[in-house]
Amino acid sequence: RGIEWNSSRQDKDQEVNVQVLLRCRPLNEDEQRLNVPRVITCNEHKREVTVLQSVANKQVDRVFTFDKVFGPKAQQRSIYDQAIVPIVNEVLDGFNCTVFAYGQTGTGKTYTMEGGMRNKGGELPADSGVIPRAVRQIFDTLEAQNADYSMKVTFLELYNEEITDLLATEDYSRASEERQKKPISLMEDGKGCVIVRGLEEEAVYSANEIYNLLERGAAKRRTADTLLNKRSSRSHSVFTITVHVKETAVGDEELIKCGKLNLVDLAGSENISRSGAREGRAREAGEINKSLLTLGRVINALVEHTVHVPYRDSKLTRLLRDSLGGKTKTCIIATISPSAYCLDETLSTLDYAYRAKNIKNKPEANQK
Ligand code: ADP
Ligand code: ZZD
Repeated sequence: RGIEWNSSRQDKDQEVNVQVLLRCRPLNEDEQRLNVPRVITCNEHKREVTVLQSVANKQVDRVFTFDKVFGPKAQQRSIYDQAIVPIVNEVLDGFNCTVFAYGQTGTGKTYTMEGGMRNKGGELPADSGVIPRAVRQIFDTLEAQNADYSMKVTFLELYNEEITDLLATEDYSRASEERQKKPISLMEDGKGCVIVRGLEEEAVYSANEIYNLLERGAAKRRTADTLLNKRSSRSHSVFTITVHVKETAVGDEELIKCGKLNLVDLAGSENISRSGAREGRAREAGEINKSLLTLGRVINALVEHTVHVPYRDSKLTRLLRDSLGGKTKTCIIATISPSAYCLDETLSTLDYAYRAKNIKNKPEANQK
């Protein structure tokens, strides 16, 4: 018995680093037409990104290595197959996993996580990003196994430390005065887990049903965006899929595996300095993004092994606490532009992402 306990304890103490991927988008049509100089070269094979830089006519290139590197030609499908398929398989094995997209506005965070909408139709468009592909993979796998499963999704937006439920529908059965926004709050469950109170959890039974939900979420976000210019670049969105799979184990024992996948599109990282402070005009204008600042501070505290990790200082870090130094497997996709005009922000993103490689988590499968 003692030996068993020991070995399972060892399993639990396996530390794994946060995986960090780098994706560089292509120059867009305008940039190509204007002959915008490129300062990034990607070597996918060597997993290296080089920033071409000359200071006082001397070439002082910088090279960064990541767990995976995707250059401007990388297709949505190949990124998904190489980087996300194994993560979704872990979720189906009962692990909690989180994928973050981090980078300057306009570098492809939303394109990577959600994707574009080219060739609408029954099949997934080639431009589909991580979210629709993950949904498809989960359903396809479970259907192929003829598994007894259930699946729930939530979709929220965090703007200015306020949570909006992107899936909530208006309740027309109530009087109009009563029909105001449902307040959503974060609560601790006593076991160190955070629950989002008031968030609509939708049970889904087919991939198509989820697409309808995504449409609802995307439409709701667009409305909020029009009402408040540029809101989406300053907000974080979190799409969460929870799967319960019934396992018929040997004998009569019934086992339920529960896995969770968080897909996070962070606010634009511009103006967050490398030291983690907000600088310049943005600071003067009071455009603080408490959650993004705190995320940087939490990462710093974790890699520097500081005693106090300021998880509680923002909603984002409370919500995703387990993804940073906890039992969740975490992957960060850092997105950059190849343009010379983005050089400063690109270096800032590369430094940030490179530092995040040092975070260690201790993944543990959920058991029921
Ligand atoms: P962000 O979410 O980081 O602000 P977006 O995802 O909105 O950036 O991308 C900005 C623009 O660039 C969009 O029009 C998007 O379709 C395009 N884009 C981004 N990444 C790529 C890519 N890898 N290939 C083709 N187009 C891309
Ligand atoms: N990136 C688009 C949404 C946007 O910013 O509006 S693309 C994917 C994940 C989460 C929400 C929406 C989507 C998106 C979509 C768009 C419009 C209506 C429904 C869904 C999408 C893209 C490709 C395949 C499936 C869903």
